[in-house]
Amino acid sequence: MTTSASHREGYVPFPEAEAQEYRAAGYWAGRTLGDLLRDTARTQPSSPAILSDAAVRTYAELDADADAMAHGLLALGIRPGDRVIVQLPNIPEFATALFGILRAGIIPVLTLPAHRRAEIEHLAALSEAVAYLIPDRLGEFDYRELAATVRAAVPSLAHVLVAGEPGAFRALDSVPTQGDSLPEVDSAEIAVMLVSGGTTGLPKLIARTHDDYVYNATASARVCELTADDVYLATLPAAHNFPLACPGILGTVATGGAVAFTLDPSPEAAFAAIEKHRVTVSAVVPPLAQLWSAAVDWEDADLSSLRLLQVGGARLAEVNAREVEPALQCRLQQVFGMAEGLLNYTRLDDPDELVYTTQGRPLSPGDEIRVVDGQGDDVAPGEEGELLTRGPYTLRGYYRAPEHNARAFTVDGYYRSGDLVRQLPTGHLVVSGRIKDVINRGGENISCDELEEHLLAHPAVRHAAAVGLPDPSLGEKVCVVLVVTGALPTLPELKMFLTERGLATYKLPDLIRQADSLPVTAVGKIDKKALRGTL
Ligand code: OOB
Repeated sequence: MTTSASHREGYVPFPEAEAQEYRAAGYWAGRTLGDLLRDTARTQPSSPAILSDAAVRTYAELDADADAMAHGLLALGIRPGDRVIVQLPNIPEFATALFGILRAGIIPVLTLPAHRRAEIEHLAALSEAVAYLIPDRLGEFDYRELAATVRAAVPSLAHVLVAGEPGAFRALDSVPTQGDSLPEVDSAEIAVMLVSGGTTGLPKLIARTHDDYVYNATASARVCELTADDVYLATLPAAHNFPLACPGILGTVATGGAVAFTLDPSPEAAFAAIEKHRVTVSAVVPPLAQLWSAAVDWEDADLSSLRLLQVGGARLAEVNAREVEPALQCRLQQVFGMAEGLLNYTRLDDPDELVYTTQGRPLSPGDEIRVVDGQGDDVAPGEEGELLTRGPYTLRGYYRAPEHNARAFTVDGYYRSGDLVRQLPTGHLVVSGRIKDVINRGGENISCDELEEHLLAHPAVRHAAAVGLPDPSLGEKVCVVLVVTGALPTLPELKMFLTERGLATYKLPDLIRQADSLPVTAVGKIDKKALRGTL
């Protein structure tokens, strides 16, 4: 079988010395993502792997489905090492296709259902993808039309495979076939490409190896104390690192639990899925955590199976953190992670105060953390600075992005996260904002995160975003966009409220705008860039 070698062009590997260290320490175990499923299928073939409204797929069945898919993809002429754009929503076919692709040694480029022409064309061209997997439609949107446009622009895309009605393309369920042997997949090879959540410019690709991503998923599963009795609900888009591997779908498969999917993360749909499948663990972004906590007042689903709700992706305000456990009657876990690698978790047995007020501590003893000032020097312990990190599952460079890499990494391989943090003596990190998410008002820097945290403490405020607007005398002035229940506070009222909370005068808003909702990114975080465009 021929293997395409072009996938390694532009890949930045771990340096050999560190790779050896990570193997010696046992972080890298020489397993592939395909092995995770294979091993569980061997030890518990008849346990449920995928729960859906239609049927239950056991581990033996999922394992066979994945092999058949792998054979089918290879029979189409797709080779190990080739890249395939996957844009499937939260449906069981996501799991079958993903494991099929991995088993064939093909590299999935994991895009989100909300991505559109600009992102998909860019990612397909950058990765020189040969195939594109889509659903037929989601709501009003027809992915086959998108595929036709993308294909016209990206000549490498030879195949479009559709989960559902194929239209002019090929149906994904017509692909599986039987075959004799599948390629040996090397655990040091690229397993998946994740899309960066980057806040500026076009998204970048993050190549994760089997060794590093297996560790990411299995170590996360241990921190969450997953067992074969757990049922994980993929609520956020399954292709995102958080629901995929933290511990998510992959961690659950590694542990022998069951996975359920919901296409709709609203309380109505997600609570119904939790009740129906007796879900024990799920992961959400802060706006959803807030909505779920409030929704127990009007939704009457039985959520008693839920034991752990992971919240991450953006900062969870302390007021909202304190609401989760009483409302949902489950443990809260804060997760501060990034597709680039480093994951921080509050531990299940951490004191409550740490769970409510920090974003967790590093997953691995192999994670190296530095908190630095503007000159790149370490700040004093407990002081705020930019988080730099390096470790057994953190990238050493974005894929095919040498110029950007020169800025985004230090010479000794630390990734500059752009996140502002403080580290407590316990090792827990408190995220205070993004380096770039500041408003410069007359020369004073105002952290938007800090201001938003105070705004959310106001009883009428449900969602808040602070943005800088151009101002002829100040440079920028502080605009706060609020989603409220009841009456919008007046500017003097709000200033009084913030002053009483001890906020400095120069950080007080200059104007208030009301909104019915705030724009969100593909994974559901508040989208500042889009919001600025509306003001
Ligand atoms: C997760 O991954 P990405 O790649 O979509 O976004 C990463 C960025 C971080 O650099 C940080 O700026 C922000 O999102 N972030 C948080 C946060 N978790 C992520 N900021 C404050 N508090 C948190 N808890 O978002 C992601 C990946 C894996 C697990 C969880 C989240």
